[in-house]
Amino acid sequence: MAQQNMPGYVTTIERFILERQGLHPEATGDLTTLLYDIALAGKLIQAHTSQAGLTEVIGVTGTTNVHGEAVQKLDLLADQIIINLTDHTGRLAVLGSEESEEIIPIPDKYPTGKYVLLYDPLDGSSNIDHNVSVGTIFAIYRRVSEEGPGTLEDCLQKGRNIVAAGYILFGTSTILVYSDGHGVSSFTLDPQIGEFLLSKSNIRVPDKPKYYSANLGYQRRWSEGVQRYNDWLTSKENDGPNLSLRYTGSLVADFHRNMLSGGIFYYPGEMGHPKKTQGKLRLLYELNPLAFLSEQAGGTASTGRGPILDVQPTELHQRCPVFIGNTRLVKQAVGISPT
Ligand code: P6P
Repeated sequence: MAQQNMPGYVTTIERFILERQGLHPEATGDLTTLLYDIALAGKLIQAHTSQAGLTEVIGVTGTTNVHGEAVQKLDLLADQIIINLTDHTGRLAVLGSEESEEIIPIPDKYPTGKYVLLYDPLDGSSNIDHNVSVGTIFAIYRRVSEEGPGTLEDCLQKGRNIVAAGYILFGTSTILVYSDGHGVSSFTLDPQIGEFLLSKSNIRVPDKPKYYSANLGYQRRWSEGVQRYNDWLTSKENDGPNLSLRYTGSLVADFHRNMLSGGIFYYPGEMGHPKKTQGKLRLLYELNPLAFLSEQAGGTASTGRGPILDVQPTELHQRCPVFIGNTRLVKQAVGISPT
């Protein structure tokens, strides 16, 4: 009997990552251990999100983040957990977080490494008080600066340069989904043993889409092209399968469902809105990681003009319109977004 068919055989995320280290010829083990660090952060964050309703961490801090959005206490906790688990290991040159206006340097007392970590510590956190799933999103790059403290330039790389990316979805179960450029795999946290165990490998976006996801409350602020596209999706002109509207207001939850079941998520720019002419979602630590995963799973991610992964970032927190999911549905949207 093959080993993996033996009763009780499980593949932990550690085993899975280690076995794939050989796929990266230049691997020194740093990427492997950095991914462990992120998995451990997921376990710690899960321990707090699962208790959010029972302890004082629920609710807002009374502060706002760089985008003027109310910061939930769990946002800050998740951010600190990720920094505390990664800033001293000598694997990172610099970090970039949704919760920090500037890049996060490695403290002088610690060695710097060859990787860059960009992340949203707890996306969708406004849903925490309503017990809706939330998620951590991350992208890992190689540094482009030579040595010493990492730089903003290290963070402003195209998504095409991503080495590995993924998310941790804190929902009915805690699932870590990632890709190292060789397909997408998911791991479910077994709370009894505290391990992420392989649940799906080589995840592919189904050819037949089931859902479309957008905040239709904003459609009067969308361009005419986007409004036409939105109407097309559920019109007789769309000769594809009928689509159901599913929108949770939590990007990771909506993306995860659509990647597994097929569909499209879009958050377009809004005409005349002071902050959202380029949409609401951030390029570096939300859209690039998800676009990387989507392409790895056979999907497509577009700004409405071209691939998300080909956008040259100019700012750490820049926003970008997004149409992501089944390639046929996304391609229909290309060319309609005026931005
Ligand atoms: P809206 C959550 O605040 C978030 O950043 C994403 O998780 C989500 O997809 C989006 O904003 C929801 O935004 O404007 O529809 O409430």
